[in-house]
Amino acid sequence: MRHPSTAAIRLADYRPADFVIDSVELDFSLNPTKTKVVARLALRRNPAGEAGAPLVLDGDDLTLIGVRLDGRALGPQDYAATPDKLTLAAVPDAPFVLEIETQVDPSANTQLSGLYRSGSAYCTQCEAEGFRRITYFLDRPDVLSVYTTRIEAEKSDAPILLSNGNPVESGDIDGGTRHYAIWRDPFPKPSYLFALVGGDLGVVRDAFKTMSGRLVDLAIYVEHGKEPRAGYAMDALKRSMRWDEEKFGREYDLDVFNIVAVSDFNMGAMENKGLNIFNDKYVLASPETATDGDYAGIEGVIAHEYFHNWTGNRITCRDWFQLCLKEGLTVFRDQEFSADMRSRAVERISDVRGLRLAQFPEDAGPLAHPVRPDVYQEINNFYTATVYEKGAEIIRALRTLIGEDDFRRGMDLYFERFDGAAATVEDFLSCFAEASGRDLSHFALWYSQAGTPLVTTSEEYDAAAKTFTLTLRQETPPTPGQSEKRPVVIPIALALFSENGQKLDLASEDASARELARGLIELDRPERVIRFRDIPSRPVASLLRGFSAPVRLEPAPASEDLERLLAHDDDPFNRWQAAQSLALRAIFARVNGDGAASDARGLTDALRLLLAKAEGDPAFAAQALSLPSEIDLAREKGSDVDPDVLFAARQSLRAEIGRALGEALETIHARFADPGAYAPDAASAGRRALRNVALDLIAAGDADKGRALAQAQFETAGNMTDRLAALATLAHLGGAAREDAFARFYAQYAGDALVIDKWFSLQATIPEEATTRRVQELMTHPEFSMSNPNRVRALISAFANANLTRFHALDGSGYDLLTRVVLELDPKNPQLSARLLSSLRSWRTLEARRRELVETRLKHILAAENLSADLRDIATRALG
Ligand code: 0A1
Ligand code: ZN
Repeated sequence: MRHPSTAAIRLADYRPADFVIDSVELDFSLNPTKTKVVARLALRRNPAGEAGAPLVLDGDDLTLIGVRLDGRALGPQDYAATPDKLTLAAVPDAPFVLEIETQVDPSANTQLSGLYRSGSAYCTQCEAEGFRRITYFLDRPDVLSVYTTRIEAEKSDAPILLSNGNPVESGDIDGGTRHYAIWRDPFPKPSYLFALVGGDLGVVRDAFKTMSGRLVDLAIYVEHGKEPRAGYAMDALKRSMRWDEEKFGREYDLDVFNIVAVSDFNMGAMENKGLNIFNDKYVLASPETATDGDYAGIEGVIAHEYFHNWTGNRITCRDWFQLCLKEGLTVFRDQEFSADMRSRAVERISDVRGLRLAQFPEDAGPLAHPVRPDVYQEINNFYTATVYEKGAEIIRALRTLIGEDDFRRGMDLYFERFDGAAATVEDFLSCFAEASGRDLSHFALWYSQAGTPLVTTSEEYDAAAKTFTLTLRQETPPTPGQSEKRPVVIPIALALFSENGQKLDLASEDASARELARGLIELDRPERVIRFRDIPSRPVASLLRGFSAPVRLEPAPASEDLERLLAHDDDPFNRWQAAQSLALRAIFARVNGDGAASDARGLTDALRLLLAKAEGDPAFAAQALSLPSEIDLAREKGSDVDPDVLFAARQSLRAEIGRALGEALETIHARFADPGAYAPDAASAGRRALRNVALDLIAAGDADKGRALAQAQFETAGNMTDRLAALATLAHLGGAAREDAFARFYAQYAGDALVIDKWFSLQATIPEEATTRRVQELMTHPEFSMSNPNRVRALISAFANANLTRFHALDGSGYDLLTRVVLELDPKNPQLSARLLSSLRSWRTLEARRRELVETRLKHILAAENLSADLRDIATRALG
């Protein structure tokens, strides 16, 4: 394991590599504990590097067997080798070939970085710095090489042998007990995109004809017996390939595209060139085992990894500071794909929900960092909501600012100009500046300034003058290392509605013709005052439509205006936002004991109307009926957070809505029952979502009724979505019915890992005192394992992130549980332990007693010996 290095890595220190590696020939002899790796590197000095520099190759935990230079075996006097570095002080000025033999132990690799085993298969994960755990290399994204990979193994151990690129040759050796395969990837790539798989796997095959008529063989490799569960992923892959051609003109470039699903994986999936490796959670689905959410997740992640082929692989990142260049852009692309495949409005709502749930808290706490950080200790800790989700929002805001056409021309320019290169954020923005003719240097501040801007508005209507004056101000709160903030460029989409819901023409001397025509105000300074004229009566303003920028907007409109927006706004995002704002107001009125304001009749009346029209768009209605989460409430509260108080207020509103709308909800629950066979499409999923939100609210208002309905639904459900929703309702209602349902669920699905993950998760989220003990006991369950990241996340992340009252229990028991798990896990899998500890990212907003409890635990963690670089980095910054 890598231990803390003292030196921080800074963007300002970037220097080109001293050497170029034109080609890499790799030779693997797979063995469970002693895999032999021979790497033949064609090296030459980089004209942009330092003349005469020594060759220093990265390693991590490597065992060196031997080194040859241009065919001559080198002795220890010729080089210095440690497990994490190979230095050759004197190498030729002319191009030379360096051959390095290392030995690695895949079975002992519990970090799941480098070459490791998942079940009986061999697989790799090289992003960000895993390749150096396989061989010594210039393991940095700006060193691009053409790879040829030969893999040999016992046929019985690994009948399938895969690597990047196209298959070249394969055959038997040793009389057929062993075999080999050779793969060649003609596209120069950085080492983090290297991949290898060996194992005994089942396969599903298909083909795709590209826009220029080339036939690509598609294959998804899964555990034997799971083939029928890969159909939806294959379908999503073909739709992704077509969509990228149609929307971005991007064609696939190899003869084959392979996906392998493994059960042990630190993240969601990985975009290795031509050989994507996936967490099986994002490949395997059947109606009986996967929920609608799982299907949507598969579609999104399959698309995401596929889209990386252009945004990430053909054009890669110059250095890891530019991570958002591939991640933010690819998230933007997968969100657009999902919007086109499903409902654009519902996709937008759920993307913003996700951003507010994970990124806003990150940006407001001690782990805040710019979308393009300028310093890091451990790059693995920067695969964050900020880099991914805020990175995507910036690109969407850019498109909103310059318009669809210029955006598309900018993308075309980017693909044309930087294909085959390792690029920077500046390179990317330069294409849009050129395409739009706009100076984007101010816009670029979004990449370097952390923190969520707060936009405050004030409104004034002058009936005599028939003017409506809107004042917009922005301010970004300080974040670690950035106390002073500058105004950013915030596109604020807006519309004004008359009282009866008519959209008004925008006329003003304070905004440009372009702004008025597009209904888009560019707030690029601390304050703008815009006086709209010819406004016949006091209007209702719909601001930040479609969530046009990743900012917070305050204050929410008056309740009557929210009710009007909920009824009339033609922007579905702001209609949803109006329902959320009304619910927030009702919840905080309860928190503050404000009797009058806690009357939720306005909200329940509006929701009743919505339910009456739900048939038209059930998925939207389901979103509007889903109350802000406890995390949303904590973020809105901002400081002195007491999760118990927020929980109680939220429950009280749920109960009131459940009681007020009881009959309407029951009608919905009965009417939207699945008519026939399960289909995963968005419309069917929307009907199920509405039905299950209704069930949840019915149970909140009337426990007995809810229990009876949930039990019946649990018995008769024809798919996992309805079954799990019923189980979740029972889980919250408690009693014998709950325990009985959990036992039966387990008996039915034992051994089916992805389903059993759900069983662990639901138990971890029961908002009752006994849950902490329950989680501890579940950790001793035979199906629990610290070695499987999905299982750890199912139980421990669910507890820490989705059970706020228990995790933040005042006796510190929740924090103690997390501390123990994190310390036990760290020597095994530091990436996972660091990620788990990030659950504490908002600890400074807690009230004083809980803050003290957390601080003691963080200090305890930091005092432990042999912490990984990953965990130390998070603990240090969290305390910072
Ligand atoms: N690039 C992948 C995610 C990924 C990142 C890091 C990993 O290991 C540290 C693994 C996967 C993606 O965006 O899908
Ligand atoms: Zn990605």
